[in-house]
Amino acid sequence: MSDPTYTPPKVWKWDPNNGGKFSNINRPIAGPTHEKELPVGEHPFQLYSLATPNGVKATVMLEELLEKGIKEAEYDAWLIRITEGDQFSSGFVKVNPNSKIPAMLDCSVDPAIRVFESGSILFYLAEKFDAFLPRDPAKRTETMNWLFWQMGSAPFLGGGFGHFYAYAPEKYEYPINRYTMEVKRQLDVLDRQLADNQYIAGDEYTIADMAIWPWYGALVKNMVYEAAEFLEAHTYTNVVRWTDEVAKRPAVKRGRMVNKAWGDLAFQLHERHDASDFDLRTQDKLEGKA
Ligand SMILES: N[C@@H](CCC(=O)N[C@@H](CS)C(=O)NCC(=O)O)C(=O)O
Repeated sequence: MSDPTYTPPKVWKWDPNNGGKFSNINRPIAGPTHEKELPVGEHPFQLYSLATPNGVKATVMLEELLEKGIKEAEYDAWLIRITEGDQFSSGFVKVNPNSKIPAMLDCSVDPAIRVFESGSILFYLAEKFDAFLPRDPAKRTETMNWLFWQMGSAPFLGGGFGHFYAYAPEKYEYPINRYTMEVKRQLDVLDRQLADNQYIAGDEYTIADMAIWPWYGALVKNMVYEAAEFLEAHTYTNVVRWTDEVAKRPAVKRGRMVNKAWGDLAFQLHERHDASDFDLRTQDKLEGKA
């Protein structure tokens, strides 16, 4: 283990081999690393993503819109393998200069509109199709309160707690304590809200649920960071109740399969171009292992 204390030099220098789990893709500079255009399919929406919690927000929303019968929300979902640096292609950077999934193009308008940041994607689609975002000003604002809460809170969960508890090559008590405290506080915030409300923003399922569920639902079900026991996740009973309820929605079941490239082959749909892909093009079938 290296020295647990560190005296920062006068000027920080990038060490590309810092040993972290993502050291091969982390860089202190933005912009493309290579020239490659993105593929474009035939549907109005083109999604470039991966089934991480941030990616699942977008695919659940698109599947929820289709489940409602909104055919104009048809989409092509293309796989972006972030561990292989696909997010740094010139094509991807044009759609999201921040080089992070999910990123989306609305090709139903000319010129196409780019949408990046998962919260912006949820809001864009909710506004465009008048769905999952209540019209009533109080309910609409409450939904947006929680959507922004998620966008501000998740970096403490992922970049803070998840990074130091699960990914850092060495475990240090100070950052793990700091971020565990914050994540448990966040879980308690959600638990109290869900004690009095069926869904995050009240009695309606909204884009706030779609934003929060992939992160905090996965956390309490031990599906990210293997930290459920450490965090005593089962004690947040209202979060667990809500997580189970949301997981039963057909669109959620489909959305979490899209752009998934790990785990059970039967739940991996690398690319999605048609509703029938869920039955016909999961990896178990493509690889002849069904
Ligand atoms: N605030 C962004 C965060 C997106 C994000 O962090 N995406 C990660 C995957 S979950 C990513 O693309 N990482 C690739 C990288 O950092 O190079 C959002 O909500 O869309």
